[in-house]
Amino acid sequence: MQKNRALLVIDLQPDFCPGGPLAVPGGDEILPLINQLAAKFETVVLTQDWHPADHISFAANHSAPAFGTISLPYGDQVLWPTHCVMNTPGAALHPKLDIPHACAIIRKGSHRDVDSYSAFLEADRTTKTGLNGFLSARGITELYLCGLATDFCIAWSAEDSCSFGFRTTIIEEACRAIDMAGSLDAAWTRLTAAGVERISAKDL
Ligand code: VGL
Ligand code: ZN
Repeated sequence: MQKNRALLVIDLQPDFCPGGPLAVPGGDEILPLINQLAAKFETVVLTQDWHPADHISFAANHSAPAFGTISLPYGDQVLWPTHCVMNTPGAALHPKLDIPHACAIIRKGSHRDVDSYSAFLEADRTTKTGLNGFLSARGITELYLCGLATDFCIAWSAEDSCSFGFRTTIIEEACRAIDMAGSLDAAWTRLTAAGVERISAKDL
């Protein structure tokens, strides 16, 4: 097993799966594949989207419709249906996620006034989650990403991963997208420009 590579499993939580308030189409289909992929990595890190109930990204806290956009000091913010409220069942790791050897769980989005799609840096683009330090301290130089959602949390995490200097690869069939208003195509354009690679699970 290559010691310098890690798998980052993003936001596999019931609230992002069919039946949840911010369901990503087919979100739960990728669980068996991700469990298999994880067995090929000695270092696996999981993330959880983890918001307080009064979080700034929730449409309900602005009396505004979900999927609209508002302007905040750090930039534009999409307003989402209430999701992944800390300590609720919908924010737990998905019960079918079976990665006992995962060595860290990064929770993101827990500051009320700042969202965090990225597992590395919050939306203010300044506050660090600590993931970069964790991976670097363990000698990781290559990061593989999978999970939910390709066009938001995976895209932002992958771009930051590149900026922090990791060779960064998205495992295509092990992700699913929200795909609102062309967000998936736009994400792939940015990702390709940033130098993020894409690979099929069978080539790993
Ligand atoms: C996500 C929207 C809001 C994601 C998280 O995991 O992609 N998307 N919060
Ligand atoms: Zn969120």
